[in-house]
Amino acid sequence: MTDQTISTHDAIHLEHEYSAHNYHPLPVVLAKGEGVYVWDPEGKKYFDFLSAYSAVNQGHSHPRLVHAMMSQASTLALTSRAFHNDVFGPYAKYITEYFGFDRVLPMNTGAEAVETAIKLCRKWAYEKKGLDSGTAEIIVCNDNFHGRTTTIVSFSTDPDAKNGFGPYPTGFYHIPYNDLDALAKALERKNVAGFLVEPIQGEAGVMVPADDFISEAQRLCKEKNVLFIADEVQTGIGRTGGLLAVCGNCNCENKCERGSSYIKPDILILGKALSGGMYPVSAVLADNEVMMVIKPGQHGSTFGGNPLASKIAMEALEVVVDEKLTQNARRLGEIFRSEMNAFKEECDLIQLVRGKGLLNAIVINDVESSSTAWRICIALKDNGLLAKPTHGNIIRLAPPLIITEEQLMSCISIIKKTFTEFLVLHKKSDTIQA
Ligand code: IF1
Repeated sequence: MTDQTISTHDAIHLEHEYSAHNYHPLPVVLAKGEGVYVWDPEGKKYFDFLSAYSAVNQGHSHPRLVHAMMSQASTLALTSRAFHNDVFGPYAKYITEYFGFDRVLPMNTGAEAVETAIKLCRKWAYEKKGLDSGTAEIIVCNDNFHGRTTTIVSFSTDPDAKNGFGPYPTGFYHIPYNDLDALAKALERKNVAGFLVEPIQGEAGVMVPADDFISEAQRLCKEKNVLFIADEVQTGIGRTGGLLAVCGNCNCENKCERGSSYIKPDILILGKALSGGMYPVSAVLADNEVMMVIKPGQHGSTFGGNPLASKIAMEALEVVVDEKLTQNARRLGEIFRSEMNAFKEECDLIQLVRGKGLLNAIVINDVESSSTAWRICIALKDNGLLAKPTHGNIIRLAPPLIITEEQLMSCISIIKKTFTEFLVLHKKSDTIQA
């Protein structure tokens, strides 16, 4: 395919020899991407059904993002915030109007944005809510995933993510996800400052909460003067068929129009697709009452708000509107789930299909500790579709939002074929479990 000189085998070997072993990737090497497709060094083409964990919503190497990146990189890339730059101001205006908040605080990775939200929330609690210094508590959910900093992993309930990295900061209180009674009870505690939540839990296996969970959670928080903090790093920017997952069933055709089901978080956390995957760009959005508690010198980052990131993010957000990616995710998501649900009826391997927009998961009819999902992902790869298991029996399916109906139908065929073959193969040997 390309002038690539390294083979799949050599690339994997080098990574294994010289890189930390903090990942267990599918044995595939990607050397090129375009739209919904990626290629390995030998030229085999795949549909990308991970989209870099929803960072590449706009598709690989979107021409408009490549152009924005190249032109800004050759003009001015980084200044630090010690000086102003001529792109950040326009970007700040653009993104705040786009999502309907007073202010933005720009960061780089999702975890940094979550950290920023935690700092904002605590400072607001001391300065505005009047909690005693050092007492603020943030309610979080079991099975959350918010990133990998020491503070964030301290409130993870996944032993792999958390264990061995202590001592852990305190100030987090756990409740089960999607449990309004537990939230109401937790909100009775003395020093609650915020509730940090994923509107759909990604890593937990695409757990979609009850329809009223988000709206009621926000209402309960408001009642108690507690900040409702939405981590939309993975769910945001069109992925779930709304501009944000907190949009509920709003069907805005354009930028956020604040429809009747829109739930405004007090703090909104974005990352990943904010750059279309070109560059790490994250952001925290809030109104003045919260955002203005941070004063010069109290928070920041060398790279946050740099001209290159600002330019790319503006273009990435504009692409979402111009190409109606939100609407596409909503429409194709419906098709995907209805096709897969129909297939479920004839395929014993599938326990259930769930999701919203183009963030979906197939739960395999096997125990969580099995390796079935992994082995199916290998089979999917061999058939030209890349997806990653989350837990032993869940496969997350999240293609770029630019995918067409025709491409999606081809992918559904691949998935059906793979599951059918897998079942035949393993019925013969009479064992699904590894
Ligand atoms: C990895 C998962 C996805 C996130 C939410 C913050 C962050 C993430 C809701 C941090 C990041 C990533 C990180 C990636 C795996 C991945 C992931 F499987 F772990 F859960 F997407 F589904 N909030 N999620 O999902 O953002 O600092 O990474 O930019 O390998 O850790 P980041």
